[in-house]
Amino acid sequence: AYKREFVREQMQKVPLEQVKEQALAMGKSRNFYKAVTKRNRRGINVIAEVKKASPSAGLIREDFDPVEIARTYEKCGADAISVLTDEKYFQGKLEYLTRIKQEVKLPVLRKDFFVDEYQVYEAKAAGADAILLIAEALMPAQLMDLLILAAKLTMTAIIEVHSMDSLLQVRSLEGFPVAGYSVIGVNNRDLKTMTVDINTTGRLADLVEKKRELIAESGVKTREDVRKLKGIGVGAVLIGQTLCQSPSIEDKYKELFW
Ligand code: IGP
Repeated sequence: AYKREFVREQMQKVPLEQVKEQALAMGKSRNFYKAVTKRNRRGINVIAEVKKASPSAGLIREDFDPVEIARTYEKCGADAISVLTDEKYFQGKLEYLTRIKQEVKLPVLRKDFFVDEYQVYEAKAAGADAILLIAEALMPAQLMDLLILAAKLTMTAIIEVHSMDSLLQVRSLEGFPVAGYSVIGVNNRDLKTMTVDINTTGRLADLVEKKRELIAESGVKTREDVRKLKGIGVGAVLIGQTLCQSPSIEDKYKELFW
């Protein structure tokens, strides 16, 4: 609900027509879908997240430098970068994404709470190659609208679910999936209770035919976690806190994924 308010304020500063124009003037997106689903030697792809703070952890990194972190991820061999742009809960900024996009070659995901097409255009205009749509937070018709808009703008959408119910609901959407432009993310963190259970992905994985189009999100802490998720056959993991809170992001990345 606060997001709607935020979007309304934003729209007063920069009208929809203007953001639309900027978005349509952008070129084709980098292929996030491929970055996530194309199997690499390591058996699981990595979407590494640039995350300054979160409601559950508070401030994650004191000397937070978004571009520096993204460069480190790229150097370590990440397949894509996720950038939190929500200001209120994650101390993110859309501007971080724009800067990162210019400094790395990888596809970039705008991680935020999407409630309006305005934000989808805004994401594209800022340089995002992908967006996150949380199924539990959207009505099915709205989810479908945003999904189709993202595809039109050549962006991939991660459709995030947390429960079996919403996964079934998403699967039943007519015209779903938008082939080549959407993947499913299972969030191991329950956004209502903030508790993390890494086995959530495993429980829901059987309902997804193309496992490579499945992303395990949140709560990945150890090499053992990564091994388990590899075993399930998911396409990618989305990891933020464990990397961003480590004194050496590079060492932590290698410990988990090399
Ligand atoms: C990353 P973690 O536990 O590795 O920091 O999680 C990512 O999954 C998490 O930031 C996330 C998120 C979200 C944040 C997943 N879905 C939706 C905000 C909104």
